[in-house]
Parts: sequence; structure tokens; C-alpha cells
Amino acid sequence: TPPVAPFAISFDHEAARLEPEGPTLTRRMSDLEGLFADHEAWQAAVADGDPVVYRVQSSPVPEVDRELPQSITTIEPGTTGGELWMTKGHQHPNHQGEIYLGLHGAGGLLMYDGTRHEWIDMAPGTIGYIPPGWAHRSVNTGDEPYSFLAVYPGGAGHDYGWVLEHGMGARAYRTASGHELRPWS
Ligand code: M6P
Ligand code: ZN
Repeated sequence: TPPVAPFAISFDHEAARLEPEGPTLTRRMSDLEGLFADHEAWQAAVADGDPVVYRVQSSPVPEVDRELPQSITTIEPGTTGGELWMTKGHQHPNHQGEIYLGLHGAGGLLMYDGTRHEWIDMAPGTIGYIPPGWAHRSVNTGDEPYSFLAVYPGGAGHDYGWVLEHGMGARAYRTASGHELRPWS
């Protein structure tokens, strides 16, 4: 793929959209198999309409080495077995960094390096920095959609198997007063 020519991307903060548009990814509950601790609650949610959990809307910058793609992810509010709705989470196979910018709603950025986990509360205007080698998952901790902008190296890749194998170090649950992290189970 040849490098793309310079172009302007309009960032519609209110609508949480990038224009021109590249690919949009829609992840339903059925796409999150094996990720929630409560498998039966996950199955019930799939059977009960298989709701959209999050969408990822990208600008047309390709995911290839040396390019710098961006995307906006919007996670719907909800819980499954008490666990807050979240992205699948992934590791970058070649350990490159990434940044997230909170746009709307309340969320969290859970990171795990295989030994330690870290959590960053994400609000509009928060930049969450993901260092090389830290798997990352985003969580909607509020009761409205949570949106964030991501900027990442085009060659970073998405290793979802890493999370299935190693977990994320902790899980985020809804509580009466907000949310809490519990040890991985
Ligand atoms: C952010 C970026 C994307 C990622 C998306 C959804 O927008 O990190 O690269 O694809 O979140 O996360 P996941 O791929 O884990 O489902
Ligand atoms: Zn990433």
C-alpha cells in the first residue's frame, strides 16, 4: 500500500465521528464470546436480541506500518452478569504504544502487561496513554454511551488471543455507588 497523500479529517466532537469515513466495525454481544466472567449471562444476552455493545468508526488511513490511523469507539452502557460493557481488548503483537482521548461519557482504560494491571478513569478531555507491551480494554462505567478517539501505529496489529490466554488482570463491575475492579476470574 502506498502512503496516503495528506488530507484533512473533520473531527465532529458532538457526533463523535470522523469524516471522511473509513471502515466501521460493529461488535455485538455474540462477538464477545469468552470475555465476560458470567458465561450464562453472556449467552442469555446473545439470545435476548444480541445487542450492539460497541462500534468503531475509522478515518480512511490504512492499518499498515508507518501510517497513523485513528478511530472513534462508542461503547453502549450496560452490564452482563454485573460486569460493565467493554471492548474485547487486545495486545499489539509488536508492542507499540497508543493514545486514547475521552470524548463523551464516563469510562475506564484497563491495561495489563501480563503481571500488573493499571486503570485510568476516562472523562472528556482525558488522554490515556498505553505504553508498549500493555494489553488494553475500554469499559463504559456510566449510564450513557462512552466515546473515545484512538490514535495508533498502523502496524500495531490486534492480538485478541493474547487476552483470551492471559486475561486482563482485573474485571470492572457495576456497584451501587459506581464501579469497582475485582481480581481476574
Ligand atoms: C480503539 C482502538 C482500535 C480498537 C478499538 C476497539 O478504537 O484501540 O484499534 O480496534 O478500540 O477495541 P478492540 O479491538 O479491542 O475491540
Ligand atoms: Zn490497540
